[in-house]
Amino acid sequence: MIEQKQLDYTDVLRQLKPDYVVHGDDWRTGFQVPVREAVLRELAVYGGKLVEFPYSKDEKYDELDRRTRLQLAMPDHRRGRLRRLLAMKQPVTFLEAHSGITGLIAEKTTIYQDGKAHQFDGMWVSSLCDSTAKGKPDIELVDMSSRLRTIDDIMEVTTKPIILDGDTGGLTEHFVYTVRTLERMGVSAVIIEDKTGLKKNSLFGTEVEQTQDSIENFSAKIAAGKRAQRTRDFMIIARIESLILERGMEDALTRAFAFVAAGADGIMIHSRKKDPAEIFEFAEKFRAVDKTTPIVVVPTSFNTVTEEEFAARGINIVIYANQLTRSGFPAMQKAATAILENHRAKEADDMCMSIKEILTLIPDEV
Ligand code: SPV
Ligand code: MG
Repeated sequence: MIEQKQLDYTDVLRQLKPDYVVHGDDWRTGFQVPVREAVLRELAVYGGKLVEFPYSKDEKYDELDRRTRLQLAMPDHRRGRLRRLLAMKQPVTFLEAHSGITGLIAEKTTIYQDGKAHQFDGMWVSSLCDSTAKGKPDIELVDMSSRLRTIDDIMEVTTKPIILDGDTGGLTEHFVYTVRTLERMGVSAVIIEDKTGLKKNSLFGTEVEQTQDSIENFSAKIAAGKRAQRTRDFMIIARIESLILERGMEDALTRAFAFVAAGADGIMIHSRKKDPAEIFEFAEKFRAVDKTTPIVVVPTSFNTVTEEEFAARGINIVIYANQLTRSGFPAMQKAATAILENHRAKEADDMCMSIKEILTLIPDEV
């Protein structure tokens, strides 16, 4: 038996030089096209042949696939997948989702690059995007019942792990209930930020009045959440706002170590600077003391940094927190404007998916 570590067959073909490669013809379309082309190129070098069989649409396999997906989506399977991913790869990447369809995009989008298929590892349920989808400001106005409803919509059609943006976590007395509910649903982690009072989005920085919670209060909230937790899988991640609020690196580090001591399973460090220097400095100083606690970043402002570079700096989770909302909304505005300007829909048509595509986008089966 020869192990093939990548989707790409080139290395194995070079090693074995088989006379024939036999494959189902399903790879003539979709993300496997470049894999097939690479095989054809390699076979041409030494005169090997490709034999393709019609892809078997056997109902048994469809049923097997359906059952596996159902299993993966079950809370006990889904919940622990973030911890397992963290043990297997660095960084893990999460994409914002705020509905069933954005959940499907985060779950299914695949590209093929460097001999591997790439997908996002899970979904981030952002407070900014969940609020924006409801036409509301990001000030903890959308209540937890509504946030849970969004998570449920995403869960109904996906299998990947979910991280909830839990804002401040609310009152400690409420947070403990939230932890239990999220665990029961199969959410993998909640990230709560060390602020109190009327929370506004961090990307406003110091343009808005924000109160950072005391280390004691926030540590007590984390500890209460950890006590309420019933499984080993679930993670409570502490988000530090010191750099956003310009309180300095020392404050950020002091808080990070205190929150880990209080039981936090990870630290999210946030910044709204374009230059990633302060994020890198934090990661270096934190890692000098703590080699294992996962570090999370949300590179909305410092967006030139690649995932490889984050990994090299000791960062474990990269969250793309708002890109689906920020790309979808202008496209919708453009179509609405085109209809108004032309008093008909023809001019908007080129901006739209075809009716056939929209009708078949979502398969019938559950
Ligand atoms: C969110 O996505 O709601 C976040 C990340 O909290 S940020 O908007 O950068 O504060
Ligand atoms: Mg938020």
